[in-house]
Amino acid sequence: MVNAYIGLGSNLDNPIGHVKQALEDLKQLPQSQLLLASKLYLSKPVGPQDQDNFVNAVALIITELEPLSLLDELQTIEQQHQRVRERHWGPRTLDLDLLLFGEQSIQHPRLTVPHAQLSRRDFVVGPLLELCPELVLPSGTQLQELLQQCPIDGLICIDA
Ligand code: ROI
Repeated sequence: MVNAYIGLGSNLDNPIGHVKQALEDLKQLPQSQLLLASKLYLSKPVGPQDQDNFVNAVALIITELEPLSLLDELQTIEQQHQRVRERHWGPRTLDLDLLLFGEQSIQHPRLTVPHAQLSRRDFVVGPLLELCPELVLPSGTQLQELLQQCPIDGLICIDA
């Protein structure tokens, strides 16, 4: 069994609804259990600014799935949400990113873990810190150290 962290993001068609439903969907993953979900956060878009703010969250699951099987499952959930990506770094209905998979570093044409942008995105670092303040990345870097290069300034928690 491996702990895996999944980032959720949406800024189209009722983003709060998509993220909440996706958290429910994660509860149905085979050979897996949803352990923790962060609060929902409103974040300024990274990328083109002529799009709505995003709703983001992070979930922690424990899973027996192999990383690529988990990726398949996450992509199936994205499709169930009629995933729309209008353009590169543009608005999207639902993104599910595999952020961390145990201690593993994975370089595969379909999958890079830890997620390549993890340490640069406050909408990932913030919810991860909420879930697991003591987290250490496979590189040995403490999650809290990322705050120096990635200050959490644009995140608004939108649920209690
Ligand atoms: N920006 C924010 N704030 N949140 C996201 O989830 C997100 N996802 C993306 C891009 C378009 C890069 N920007 C984002 O894929």
